[in-house]
Amino acid sequence: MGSYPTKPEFVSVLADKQVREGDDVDLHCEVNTEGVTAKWEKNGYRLECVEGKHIKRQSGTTVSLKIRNAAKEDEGNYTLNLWNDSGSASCSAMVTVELNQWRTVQWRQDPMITALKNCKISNDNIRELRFLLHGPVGAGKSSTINTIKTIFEGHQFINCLAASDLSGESFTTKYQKYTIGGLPFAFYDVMGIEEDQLKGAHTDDIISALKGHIPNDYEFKPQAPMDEDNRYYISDPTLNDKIHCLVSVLAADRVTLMDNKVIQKMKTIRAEASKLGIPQLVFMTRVDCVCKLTKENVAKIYQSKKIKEKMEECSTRLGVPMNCIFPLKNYHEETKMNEKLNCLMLEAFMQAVHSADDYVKKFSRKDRYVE
Ligand SMILES: Nc1nc2c(ncn2[C@@H]2O[C@H](COP(=O)(O)OP(=O)(O)OP(=O)(O)O)[C@@H](O)[C@H]2O)c(=O)[nH]1
Ligand SMILES: [Mg+2]
Repeated sequence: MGSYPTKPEFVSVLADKQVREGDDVDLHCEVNTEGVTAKWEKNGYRLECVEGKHIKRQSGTTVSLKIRNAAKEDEGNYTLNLWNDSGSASCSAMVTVELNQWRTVQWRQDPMITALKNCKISNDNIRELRFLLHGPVGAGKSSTINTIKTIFEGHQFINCLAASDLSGESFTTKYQKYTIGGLPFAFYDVMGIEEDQLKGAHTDDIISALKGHIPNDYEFKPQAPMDEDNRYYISDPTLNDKIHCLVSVLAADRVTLMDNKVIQKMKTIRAEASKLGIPQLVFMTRVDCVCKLTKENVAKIYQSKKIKEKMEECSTRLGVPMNCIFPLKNYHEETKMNEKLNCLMLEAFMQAVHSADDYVKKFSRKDRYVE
């Protein structure tokens, strides 16, 4: 009678791997016995070995898999199943592939803060550049304004009320203006957009705000958008009352589940802004909620596959080119300032300032031409 082999057990298991695009990945483990049968799986399915890409080895008690020239598609959960006549064992490891940086960021905040503090508007008739932030409920509109104020004021700013994560309805209900110190920038925070026609900010109200018809502190009424008969309606707005750059705010962790009706409302607003020639950007917040790599180190944001995927999703759903999308993290629970977080926001804000300035500049030329 033949004796049974030793039941396979791991002496050392597979370790999670985080590699750069183009690197080789080495997954290996030690088993307590020789002659076991080994089978590899990726994300729960049998690994389809590609010649020159996957190299499986078994030598003595060592079992390994080498993945050559790691690419985005190689990311996943790898499992090794082992067995012999006495039993089986398995273990898994996550392989994360960091992409080569596809967008560069200036990771020093002082030059950007100085440039923005010294910014001069290219149209003498304009007192301040005006930015309107719109987007679904809880996308991080108010938090974005808080973060920008925090950067310029050097301490946590929490006056622009941000909602708790649990609330379902828009926390912001007023058309509220926020400024930063003595700088010529004004942010308008609006009520969030909801799928229900009768709830959340009305598209007509946001379009009226773009055109400069809505006064500061106006309380939004979802069922009754403002019209010419309203006593607060600004009937003859100047360029100073209008919005100079529209920022669509989307949360990275919610873009997939966003209702089509909300997207449609945002598209209607964007189409109107395009008709008016108003420049538009997308700020994609809550990046830390979708990417561990970024959560641990914001400076790795442009190496993350997940962030790129989410940006692509925003681009497809809203119909905006990738170069107009800025992934961001807001201050929300941290109490210390983080220069990397600030730089990411400052780069996005700089772009918004340039776009708004280009917009008002056009009118200054037109004014001169008419005179
Ligand atoms: N983890 C994380 N949470 C964030 C981030 N930005 C915002 N939040 C949280 O998301 C929630 C919603 O943020 P708000 O700024 O209130 O969103 P809003 O778009 O103003 O929402 P409404 O005014 O209700 O339409 C809050 O709990 C914030 O603390 C971020 O970058 N990361
Ligand atoms: Mg808000």
